[in-house]
This record gives sequence, structure tokens and C-alpha cells, in this order.
Amino acid sequence: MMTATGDIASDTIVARATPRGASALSIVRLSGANAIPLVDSVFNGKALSEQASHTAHVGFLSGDAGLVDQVVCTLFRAPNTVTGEDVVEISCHGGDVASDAVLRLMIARGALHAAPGEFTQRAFLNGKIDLAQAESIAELIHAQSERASRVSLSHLKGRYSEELSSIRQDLLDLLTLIELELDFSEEDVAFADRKRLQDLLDGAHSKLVSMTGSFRFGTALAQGIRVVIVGKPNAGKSTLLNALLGYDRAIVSEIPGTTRDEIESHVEYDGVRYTFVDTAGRRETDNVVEAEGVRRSHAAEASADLLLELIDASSFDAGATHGTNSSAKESANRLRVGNKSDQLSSQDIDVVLPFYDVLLSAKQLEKDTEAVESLMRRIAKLTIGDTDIAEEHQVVTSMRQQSHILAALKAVERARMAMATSLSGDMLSSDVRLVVEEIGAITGEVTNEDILDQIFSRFCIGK
Ligand SMILES: Nc1nc2c(ncn2[C@@H]2O[C@H](COP(=O)(O)OP(=O)(O)OP(=O)(O)O)[C@@H](O)[C@H]2O)c(=O)[nH]1
Ligand SMILES: [Mg+2]
Repeated sequence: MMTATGDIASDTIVARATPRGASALSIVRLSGANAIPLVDSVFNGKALSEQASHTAHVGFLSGDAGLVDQVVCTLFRAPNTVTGEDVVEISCHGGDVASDAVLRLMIARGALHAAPGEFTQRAFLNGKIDLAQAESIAELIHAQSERASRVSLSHLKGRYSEELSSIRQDLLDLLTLIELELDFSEEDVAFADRKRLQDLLDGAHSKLVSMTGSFRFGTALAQGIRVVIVGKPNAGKSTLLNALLGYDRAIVSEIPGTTRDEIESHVEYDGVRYTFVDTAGRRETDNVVEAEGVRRSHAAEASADLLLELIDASSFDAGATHGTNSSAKESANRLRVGNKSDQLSSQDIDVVLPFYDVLLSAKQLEKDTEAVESLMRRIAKLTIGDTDIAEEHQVVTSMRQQSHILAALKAVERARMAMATSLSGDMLSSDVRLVVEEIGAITGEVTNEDILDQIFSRFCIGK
């Protein structure tokens, strides 16, 4: 585990811990070796430097220009603090005036204004949290739904990191033995239990596979899902949007070309935020306003995670209706939705059914919450896959982590191969080492030196 450098520990940083704007209270927070004496020098009340950790003290702050505010200072002494350094939280009066004055006072006394994420960075450098936890703090702040914040919280609690660390530690132990074998290669000894290594690699493999599999869900949680409704004028796009939202957001009319501007609204389903975008109908038009709408709807398609291609199934014209030329990015899913099924006889339905992924009546959907629910399920399945993830703490939400997990997975696969074909211990050890490094990178553990340390600390080989 890394420790803080002298430089960082001696710099005391300060920042507003609550957002700007009107509120009952604001909090200004300091962290660093000088945090307590610094605040003490402007605090009229008890001598803060003599007070115990985790205590709160009321008093007045005053600077050269006089009284600044009446405040409560809460002291947290290192190492049991959020950053691992001495921390003072100053609760002052709400609004920007008081907190700005407190901030200015602290900076005048020598505190440095914190850079973005600097408190968290110090927590990491002081070994209070690992990288995955640091990332989860950022996620938590930006969480778009309750479920997203639950996942971030469970990462923060550290079980995710613990599981990764324990896989890594087990592999590291075996790696040590494999490397020891290499040192004795002429004598042909085997210290490392191959069966145990095989089991560990298998275990790591299945855990990593389930983690990468959760990334789609993790990203959906973190960023939401964008669903764009496209189709010809009058297909019923706006009607479908309204049905999905559960209220009349878009104007619906029998006049083709009703929707000109894109209309965007959000729905939370199963903890994920879905943004639905209603667009102008696709057609050639001389009307400049409508033409601009059509141009924009093509642009909207490019940003979609899923395209709902709506087609008026009641004016079904076999052969003609089904050519689509969309500019949507290749990866976007599509769902071909036949609309206005209420206009079809059961015979018609049999005929048209094979042409669509879903056949429905947007108009009836407005009164049928169960049908909306089933459409949402379908949409969720297409965009996220399995959302029924029990092990919330294993959900991967960061691109950085995902790339290390993928790299670790590749190395695990190579290591298993090396075992199966009993290639040289050299190959095996370099692959296992890679797995250890990649897993370590997720939580920010240092690896190369680790391995050396372990070899030298556990075994006195004497050479
Ligand atoms: N019978 C029937 N009519 C529908 C259904 N869905 C929509 N409509 C009607 O079709 C017409 C067009 O609906 P809109 O939702 O405005 O269609 P749109 O695709 O948004 O059209 P533009 O905005 O012009 O591109 C309206 O008169 C709706 O009432 C449906 O399921 N059944
Ligand atoms: Mg419309």
C-alpha cells in the first residue's frame, strides 16, 4: 500500500463540501497536517489544538477585517479520518456569502484550495480507500438512479475490492512458488500444487467472466439508456412516446408531420434511467421546417442505444414498407414495432406478424400498463441484457476497470492453456503474473514490487 509523501501531508487543502446556493448550512472542509492549528489561529472559542478527535466546538471566526461568521468546527485527528490526515469541518451559515468568507480566510492563512477530487486522492494515497472505491465515490455523486447509487455504495463498502484482492492474493502465493521452482529448474522440483493452481485459475475465470458480463448493466446504470423512436409520419411515434411516459408529453394528430422538434423525456425502469426521444417522421418534404426536423431525427438516431422503428401495420403493404435506410451507428439495437394492431383483423394479424419484432397498438397501450411493462421489459432485455443481477457489489461500472478485467481474463485463459499443454514454467509464471497485475490495477495495488517483497520476506533462500 502506498503512503502519503511528505509534500502532500504538509499541504493543508480547503474546499467547500456543500454546493453553492441558498441553504441553512454550508460546510467548508480542510485536510492536512496543519488543518487544526490553521483553523485555531482564527477561531475565538476553545483552543482547538487541545481538543480531542471527533469533537465539535462552537465559536466565532475572525480575520484581519473582523468577524467572519459564527461556526461549529468538528475535529477529526489522523489517522481515523476520511483522508487519513487531520480534518476540520467548519459548519457556517448557509448561502455563498458566509462560506466564501470562511474559504477566503482559510486561504489567507495558508491553506491551498483543493483540486477536484483531491480529498479522495489523499484518501487513496493514505491507504484509506483503494482505486475502485475512489471511483465509486465519483459514481455515487453522479448516480442517476437509486439502484445506481446502491451499486456505487456497495463498491464503496469494499466487498468488490476484497473479492478481487483475495483472488489476487491466492494467485500471488502460487506465483511465488512457481517462481521458486524456476530458480531450482535444474533440480526439477515442483513446489506449486498444480491442482490448486488449476482451481484458482478456474475460480478467477468464472468471477472475471461474470464481472465483464455485468459491465453493460453497469454502464446502463451509470449513464442511462437512450431509446429513439423513428418511423414515417403518422406511424404513431408520439402516441407511443406518451404511452411509455404515462402522460401526454407530445402532440398527437392525424396530420402527418406533426412532430418537428425532437421531444425527450425520462422514465426510470428497474433502477435504470431511460431517455425516450420522439422524432420527426421520415419523409421527403419541401417544407423547410419539417425538413430540418427530419435531418435532426437522423442525427438523434446516431446517439441511440436502441431504435424503435415504428411502422403503421394497418397500412401494411408487403414488400414496400420494409426497406429501412438508417444512419444509426452499427451497434445500436433495433426493434421493429408494428403499430395500430387494433385496426387489424385476426386474419391480418397472422399475415403481418412475421414482419415485426413486436406488434402493438400505441393507442391502446396508453390505457394498458401491463402492456407498457412488457414492452419495457423487452427494451431492457435488448439494451442491457440480464438486469437481474443479484450480486450488486460485483457490477462493473468503470471503463478503466473493465479494460483491466478483460486483460486479466485473457491472461487467465493463456495461463490455463499453458497448464493444459504443460508449457514451460516461464510462460505460466508470466501469464499468472499478468493476471495478478491486471487485477491489482483495478484496485490500485502495486504489483511488481509486491512479488519481490513476498519472495524475500517469506523465504530466506540466501542467494
Ligand atoms: N387506430 C390507431 N391509431 C393510432 C394508433 N397510434 C397512433 N394512432 C393515430 O395515428 C395518428 C398519428 O399519431 P402520432 O402519434 O401523431 O404519429 P407520429 O408518428 O408522431 O406522426 P408525426 O409526428 O407526424 O411524424 C393519430 O391520429 C393517432 O391517434 C394506434 O395504435 N391505433
Ligand atoms: Mg409525432
